[in-house]
Amino acid sequence: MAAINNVVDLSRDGDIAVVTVNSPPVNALSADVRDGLAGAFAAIAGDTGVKAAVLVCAGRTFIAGADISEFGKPPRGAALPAVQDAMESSPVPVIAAIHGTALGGGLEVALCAHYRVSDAKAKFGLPEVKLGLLPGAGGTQRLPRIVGAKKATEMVTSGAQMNAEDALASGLVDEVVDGDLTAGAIAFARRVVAEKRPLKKVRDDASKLGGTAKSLAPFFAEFRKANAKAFKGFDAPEANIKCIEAAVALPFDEGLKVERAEFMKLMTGLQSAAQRHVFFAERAAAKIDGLPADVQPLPVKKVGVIGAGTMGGGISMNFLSVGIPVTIVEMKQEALDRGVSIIRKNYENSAKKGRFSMDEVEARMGRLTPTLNMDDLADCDLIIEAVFENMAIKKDIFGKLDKIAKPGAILASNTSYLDVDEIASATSRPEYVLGMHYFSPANVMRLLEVVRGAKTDPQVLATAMAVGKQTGKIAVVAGVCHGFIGNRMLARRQQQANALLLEGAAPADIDRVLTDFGFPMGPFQMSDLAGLDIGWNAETSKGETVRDRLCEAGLRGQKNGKGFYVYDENRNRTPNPEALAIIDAYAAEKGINRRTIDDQEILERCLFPMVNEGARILAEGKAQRASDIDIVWINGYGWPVYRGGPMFWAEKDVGRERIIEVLEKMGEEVSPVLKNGWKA
Ligand code: 3H9
Repeated sequence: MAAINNVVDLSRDGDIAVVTVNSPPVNALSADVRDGLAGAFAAIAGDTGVKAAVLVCAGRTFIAGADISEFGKPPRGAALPAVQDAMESSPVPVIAAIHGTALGGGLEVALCAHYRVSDAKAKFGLPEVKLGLLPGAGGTQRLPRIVGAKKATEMVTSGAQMNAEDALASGLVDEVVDGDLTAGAIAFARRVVAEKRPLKKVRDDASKLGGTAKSLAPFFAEFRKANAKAFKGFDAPEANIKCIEAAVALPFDEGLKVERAEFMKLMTGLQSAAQRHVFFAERAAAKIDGLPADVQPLPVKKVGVIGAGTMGGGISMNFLSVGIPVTIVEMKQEALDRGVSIIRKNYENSAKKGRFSMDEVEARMGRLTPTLNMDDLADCDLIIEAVFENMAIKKDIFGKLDKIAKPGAILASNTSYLDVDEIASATSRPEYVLGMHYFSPANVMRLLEVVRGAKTDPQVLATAMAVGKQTGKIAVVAGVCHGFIGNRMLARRQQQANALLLEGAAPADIDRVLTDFGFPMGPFQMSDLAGLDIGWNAETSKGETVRDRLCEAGLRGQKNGKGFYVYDENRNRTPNPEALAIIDAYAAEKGINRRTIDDQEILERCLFPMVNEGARILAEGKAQRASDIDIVWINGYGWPVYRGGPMFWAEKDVGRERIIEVLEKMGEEVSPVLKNGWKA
């Protein structure tokens, strides 16, 4: 085998050339890979002994895309279009042999081969939209020429992957190979040569597009309408659709020009920078600073959950769904039965939507052991407490657990605010105690804050992170402080939202400003959804806050149809005049001078103090890195992913200077970390 460079080899099997890319972890199209491919196909074109070429990848996958880490940096190495052109115009047939995931630029390279074969497990997709981009190497023009414009539109706007079976049916691959992929691809190449099959260029065949610009116009219009809600705020989906429209309406090279122009717009824009930041931030979050390299997670084969309420039930589902048995404990039979029946109902609803079979519902429920007896947790490897936010109750439970749980079992609290070290102090094994803070609904929301106590053992921490990953969560390490990362920052937003209310902004205005920004819900819509009376006590309420007064007037939020808004039977909301009157009266009583507050002030006052709090969290080491804070807000609180999270937004969009200026005007103490900046 001859090395073209450090990542691409060229070898021969008789008269078939084999080009192998070996660039771990995912064979991304780095400058070296592009250079290697350019070199290999130039060598093949100049070698009259070669009758066909196979392109294959070593390791876990075919090329998984452009190298995202190169984006935004000065260009280096061979240009991708030149590499693709060398393949497409190769004098001998080129066969791409695909395993793993042929994604983005990887699939776009494969689409420049004359034929494609894959193994049975291969997947194909153009996920650029998830990075705020579109396939910029001909993907929007070539894919619809194989799978049709309609399917291609779905694929490029969702990033969804196609499996090998569908790829074969649609002609995206010409053969699915049993056994060794390279050998199968070489055999296929020999047949192509023997049968003198043509050098098929995807670009030249428009017969499968599935219609003309005119005949497909209603499809595109309908597609935009049907997805308007999902695409709201994002630039990339519309740009992707435009490119598929161009593929249908224009000759190939013209369509390619539209693709290039749209790609460059997205690539140089802030949304894609934000989404690329999130891609790497998500992966960085899994890394724990200062952990010895050889730390291995402990096995978690059985989980205990204390509390069968909304949180306990949702938490249990995460484990049941991935095959881990759960013992769930409640104090009263009725509460236990209710909790179990809700879990069942949730699974049955998913089955009705076709996500899995009724047999699967039974399999999952079969892993659940409901009990009233905490002693039944004795054989659990991980026990998660999900009861009221009350320190005395939690300490009592942890004290009991300490006696019941087997040695080496991890004891976790789902507390959202409380001091995990104090909870741990109720046990004789604080090194086995940590926080696992789930977000509601816990079976749906991807965020998990793993709260590292002062004495938490590294292996215990690593186990909680691994368990998070295993159950499909994005786990982020947080330190012990009131509200950890997410709720601590949320409190600052709520504080300002409440103040703005008294100073003259209407709840609906504050909600609108934040939903226009991209949050799925504003703070007062959230309060109404959660229930205004959460943590409120009728007996002790003295009308001291607006909330007290709203609750005293019987406003509870969505649950009784009236809160900051009134709700009709379809949950459509309109501002509630009763709430507005209560707020007015309260402000008047407190002598607050009410005024008109513009949208910019609402936005800045709600979000800038959050950023300041984020900076304090960093200064105190309660978050490992700024990007972890972004991940918390995107996955736990609906911060729009195209704005990259609060810390990215602060630095790259607004600019720290503006934030500092406003905070100072507000009389806030500005964190030195916000003044001096943080490490990316
Ligand atoms: C594109 O192609 C643009 C084109 O249209 C043309 C432009 C002209 N680049 O996810 P994992 C790293 S846009 C650089 O944990 P898995 C990743 O950061 C691209 N690095 O593994 C991680 O590093 P670390 C379109 C990349 O097995 C390591 O690889 N393609 C890239 O769970 C392992 O990743 C995509 O968007 C990359 N393209 O999943 C595909 N991909 O270990 C993006 C990964 O240091 N990638 N890394 O943290 C994926 O979806 C998943 O990584 C994949 C593997 C499914 C491939």
